[in-house]
Amino acid sequence: MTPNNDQDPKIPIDHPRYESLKYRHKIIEEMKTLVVAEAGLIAHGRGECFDYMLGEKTNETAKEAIKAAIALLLTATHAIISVNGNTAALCPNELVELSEIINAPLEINLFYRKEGRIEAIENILQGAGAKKILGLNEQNMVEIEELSSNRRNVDPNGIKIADVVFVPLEDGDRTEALKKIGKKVVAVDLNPISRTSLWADITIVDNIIRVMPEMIKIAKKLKGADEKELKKIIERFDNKKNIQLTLDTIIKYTKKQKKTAFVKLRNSI
Ligand code: PTJ
Repeated sequence: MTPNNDQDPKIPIDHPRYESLKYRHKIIEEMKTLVVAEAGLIAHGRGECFDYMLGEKTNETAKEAIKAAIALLLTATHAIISVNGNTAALCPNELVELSEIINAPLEINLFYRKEGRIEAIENILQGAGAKKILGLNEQNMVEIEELSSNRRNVDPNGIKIADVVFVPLEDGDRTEALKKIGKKVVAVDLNPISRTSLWADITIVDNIIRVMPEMIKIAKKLKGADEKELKKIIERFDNKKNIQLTLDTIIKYTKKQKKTAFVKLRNSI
């Protein structure tokens, strides 16, 4: 067998898993440019696994969470969007667009601080049209003492003063630390029972690839809404219940697969 040393990323468009493979290769390519950390590949694979169990679609529970998240971000005094390697690689244009609509700056905040990564992410965001990016000057950073990972270094004009922090694709420690210092956290995580998911005020259990366009759509809709209406949306949302309903969705989907997966296979032979 001849090894494919070139790792040719050209995937035939009619491949049954075209969409999934396209993003997988995007992550691999952006690892080579330093945007994505090596561990970002593993994180992506973990996400893919949960995405399967959710039927690879935006479920009702995710839609509810997105609506509440936008309401919270629009009512914030200082909302901020925290950007890591995976998110920058998968949806740079959407990050910039959402940031402009909800008036929340983008701050690069990394778990793996390899030299050159901040610049690589800055480039990709600028290429997507970002005019202002926080978290660039390491000399100016201040620390969140409650956090021991690299993520403790934050921009004094960004996460430090924010009341609402949007953290797509997180590792566990930071959400807990941000909560302990009184911030509201909106998270996107395909794993409904990760520490991030459980600690966040609003957890969107869905793939960031589908979440960002949906957030943009809802943000455009709710931007003109009055404060009272936005607060009602936030009050009605119960994160714990929503996560439990998401787990029910996984259970239901798995039960359905138990019955139908082999039938589908037989019919396609
Ligand atoms: O760029 P850095 O250095 O800041 O590092 C970013 C990663 C993602 C590598 C880092 O934060 C990390 O190691 O994260 P974890 O602990 O692997 O957690 C990432 C979570 O995101 C996991 O629960 C995954 O299931 C989830 N996830 C992965 N891909 C997606 C996702 N959630 C939503 N959409 C995805 N595409």
